[in-house]
Amino acid sequence: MAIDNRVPILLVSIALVSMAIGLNQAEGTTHTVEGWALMKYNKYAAAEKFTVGDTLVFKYIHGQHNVLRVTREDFFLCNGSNPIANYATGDDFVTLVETGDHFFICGVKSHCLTGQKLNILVKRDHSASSPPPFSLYPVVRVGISLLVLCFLY
Ligand SMILES: [Cu+2]
Repeated sequence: MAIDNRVPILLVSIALVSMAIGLNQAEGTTHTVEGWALMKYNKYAAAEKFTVGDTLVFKYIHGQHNVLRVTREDFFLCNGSNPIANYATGDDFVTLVETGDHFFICGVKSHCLTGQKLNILVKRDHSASSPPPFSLYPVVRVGISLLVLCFLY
């Protein structure tokens, strides 16, 4: 046969890349809260979609702010004295592991009162457009590639 030997290798590579893309789509999204500072975050929260498995990243200058996850009541009172969790590195990664409202405030001075607070709603799943975890898509794609290989030989 006059078929280039590199064709099967190319097809297998395409299949592997497709599989990798398929698996990546099942992972959570990373949401970066750039410049966690004295400003209102309501618009940010409204524009983003948060689902379980996503990661929220708070970026700010270490020492100038912090991130406190608090209850709904403490969020509205700007009370950071009894946080559910606290972060203060300036590059804080918060993995969203449960559905529902999540409340974050800055516990430094009166920053929360001036608007440095974030309320997000975490939903269960990614939109239906994404394949579910361990979907058959990669398997189907590999199968098609193998069929093409069979026809070539
Ligand atoms: Cu602050």
